[in-house]
Amino acid sequence: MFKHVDPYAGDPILSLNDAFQKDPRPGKINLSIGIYFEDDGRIPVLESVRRAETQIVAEGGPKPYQPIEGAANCRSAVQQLLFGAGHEAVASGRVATIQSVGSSGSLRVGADFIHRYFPASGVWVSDPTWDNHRAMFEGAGLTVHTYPYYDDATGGLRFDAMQETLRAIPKRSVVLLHACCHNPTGVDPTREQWNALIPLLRERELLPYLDLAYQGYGESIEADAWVPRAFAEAGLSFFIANSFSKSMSLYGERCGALSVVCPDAAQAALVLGQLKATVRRNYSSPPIFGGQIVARVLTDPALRALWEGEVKAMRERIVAMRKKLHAMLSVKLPGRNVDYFLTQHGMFSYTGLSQVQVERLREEFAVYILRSGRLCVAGLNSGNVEATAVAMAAVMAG
Ligand code: KET
Repeated sequence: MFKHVDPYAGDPILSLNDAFQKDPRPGKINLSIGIYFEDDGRIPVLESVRRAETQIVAEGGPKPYQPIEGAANCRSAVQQLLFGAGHEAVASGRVATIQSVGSSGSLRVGADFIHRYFPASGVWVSDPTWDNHRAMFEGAGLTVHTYPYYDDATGGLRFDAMQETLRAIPKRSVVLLHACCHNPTGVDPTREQWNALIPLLRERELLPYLDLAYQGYGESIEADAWVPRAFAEAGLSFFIANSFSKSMSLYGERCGALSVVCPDAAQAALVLGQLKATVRRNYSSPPIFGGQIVARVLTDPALRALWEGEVKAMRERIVAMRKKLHAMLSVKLPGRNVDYFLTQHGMFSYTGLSQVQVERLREEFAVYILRSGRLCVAGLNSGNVEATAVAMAAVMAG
């Protein structure tokens, strides 16, 4: 019956994480998946989250099906988080928001919507991008292309080439952009560059699709939401998928959201209706607990303040690890420029290591980074950074 089924080649991120779990070597180091680990090597349960959970469990409410679009208090808290309290786009009702199964769920729901209502549109993603972007949009039946982004030679952004491509692609093409902490490169456009992209997107009638998976890991929770706010203020219509996996360390609760900023409230109502139709025919409604935690943490002033402090501490620990690894490698590899560890933003560093070097890291030193050379700085800690530097210096020198 099933002999014709293709074997699954595995996923470049999740399969590597599985391989790490199975690796019996005691000193193994996981710098592959985009998860924030504490200095003790464990995934934290944030204190703000733990308190919210305790409160919700103590209240002992039932667990009904949620509305298709998710909980009203969660959706409204998400809108405030993305656009700021009292933003015109939110106040005027022109943002359609659904709570979703992680931001992966929102990306896919948005992709299905685009396939249905913009069937002629292609999707343009940065070169490179998160591996799953292409799979998700192609899985929804859309054609995926790339625009120039990362410059191997300088470790910076190919901004002129990026603009040139975006100026030349057909109207109503979908342009996927990382709102902060670009995955995998850690290279973000400056505000000046975003301000140059806005009129280009508008004049070319392009449809931006923002992915905000690392809010709080760049500059701050507020500053990392600058792009959607600037887009909304400029009158662009766009999609934004945001995640609480990283910012609240809620990976397995699968809580994220999709917001579509529309020209007016009437169009937002139409869009919301079709997002609901898409959800109903896929998974019917989102899970309940993650959304309850998110709504509680975002709206309870004490929990909110606690959470903001915890996000700051995670961000600062990553920066401290960037500095440590940079300092160690600078000593071990004199003359080699590894400043990218200091200049890239967010969880990841794009190391430029070749596939052969990445394999050597894993096979000889039990250090796991992605085949692309992406290293998760949030997996470094005071106990493994030296061993990581030793391993990297060995493969980079040889
Ligand atoms: N967008 C980006 C850019 C992203 O890096 C991830 C996850 C997601 C969306 C999905 O997150 P969710 O938990 O569905 O809200 N990235 C890490 C994990 C993964 O690949 O699934 C990673 O890049 O390692």
